[in-house]
Amino acid sequence: MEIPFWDKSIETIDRSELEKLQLAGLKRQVENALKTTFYKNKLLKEGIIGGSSIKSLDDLRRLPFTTKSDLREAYPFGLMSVNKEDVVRIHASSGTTGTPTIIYQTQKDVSMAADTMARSLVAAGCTKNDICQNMMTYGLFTGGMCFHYGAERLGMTVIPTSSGNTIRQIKFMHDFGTTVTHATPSYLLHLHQAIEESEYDRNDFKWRLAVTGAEPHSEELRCKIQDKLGIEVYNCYGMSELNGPGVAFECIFRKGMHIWEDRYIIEIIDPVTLEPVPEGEVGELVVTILHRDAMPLLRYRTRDLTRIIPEPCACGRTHRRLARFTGRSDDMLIINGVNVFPSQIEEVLLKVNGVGANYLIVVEKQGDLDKLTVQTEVTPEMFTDDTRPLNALKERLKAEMSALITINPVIELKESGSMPVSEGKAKRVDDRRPKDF
Ligand code: DLL
Repeated sequence: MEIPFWDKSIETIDRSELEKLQLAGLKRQVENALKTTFYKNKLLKEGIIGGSSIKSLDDLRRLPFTTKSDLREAYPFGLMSVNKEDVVRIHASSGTTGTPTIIYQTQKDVSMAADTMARSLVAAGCTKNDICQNMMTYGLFTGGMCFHYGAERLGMTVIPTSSGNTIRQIKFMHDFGTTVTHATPSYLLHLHQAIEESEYDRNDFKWRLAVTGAEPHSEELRCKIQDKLGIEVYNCYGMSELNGPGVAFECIFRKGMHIWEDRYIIEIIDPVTLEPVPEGEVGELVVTILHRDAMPLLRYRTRDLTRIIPEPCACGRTHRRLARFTGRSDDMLIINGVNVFPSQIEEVLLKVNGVGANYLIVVEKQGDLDKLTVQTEVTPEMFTDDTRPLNALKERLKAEMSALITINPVIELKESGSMPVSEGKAKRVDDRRPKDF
């Protein structure tokens, strides 16, 4: 089998050579950081006066962590390390409340991010012959433009449909012979349903591959989408602070995402002690960006929980793989004292037949206790005059969930298509508890 590469020499680089590149990149980023108002004093306080203060990769641990609230504190220009006129683009995270977290890029940074994205797409088997429809929102969100630039860099024909307008998405996919799509996993499920209900026949499409990401999803969900749509689905990780999608990406073996270690230094830490966890154990991903002139980011706490897959990959890439994200250290729900990740609830929903495409987890206070309600759509054939299958489904979901999370949820079944479809990231949790108890 021929393994596709964008830049084979760098993707299969010997790890000792890779570490040399990382050290050079780290020195450069420390120099950049010292030019920012945000990092300058923090670094000087640690005795770091320039790139020369970094003698080996172990010195990374002398650098302070950076958090999302630091980024907010540095808004709007505190992390800029070049002259304003050299910045050609600004993006922001998809959060809708409070001060946005901003990134800036120079022309070179935009180009470097496009190169990383193109590398990722090639690893998944995309080529310049593909017609790629980008269904992620264009705008401040990086899933639109940052992906677009990478797909163009590879030479694909990119159709920037952006999110929403599903009927037009389907028409374009059909009429232009779209082979590759980029969308969130929840939107892919919605698209599947919409194609089924449309005048089009799936067999008349050339769709073969979907790049998906921007929200946590399980392996079960990937399999479900692949089976329903008859396509290959590739997991793509990224965040606006790290230049958007393509930070880590699956190769054709789809056994975890290669994180591009010439572009990022990674650590996996215990979110409580902040100490590194042994390789292979789950912890919080911390990333230092190595190639961005306009905005350094040192030891950025992503809050995303994952683990390194230590075994080498069959594709020959030496850049390590990250396992599917199990959630965020801060999206964990504590329900009557029990820690629950939304991904656990999704896992149950996906393995039970009759469950539809959309769901919402609602947490409320009832007296002194927390109440967990899982609202989920069911497949169209479940809604008939006979209520017995619905009751049986409800009982099964309740039993499976209480076995997994040790909490008895209320299950509310909804008619197919009755719950609001999000055009961007799906909102899966509605925590209605008062925040100041
Ligand atoms: O979601 C960038 C992106 C666009 C990634 C398109 C992939 C595809 P933000 O809006 O800043 O950026 O959100 C970043 O989304 O910290 C994770 O919690 C989550 N996330 C992103 N990709 C994945 C994934 C974009 N593949 C936040 N699996 C991150 C699980 C993901 N969670």
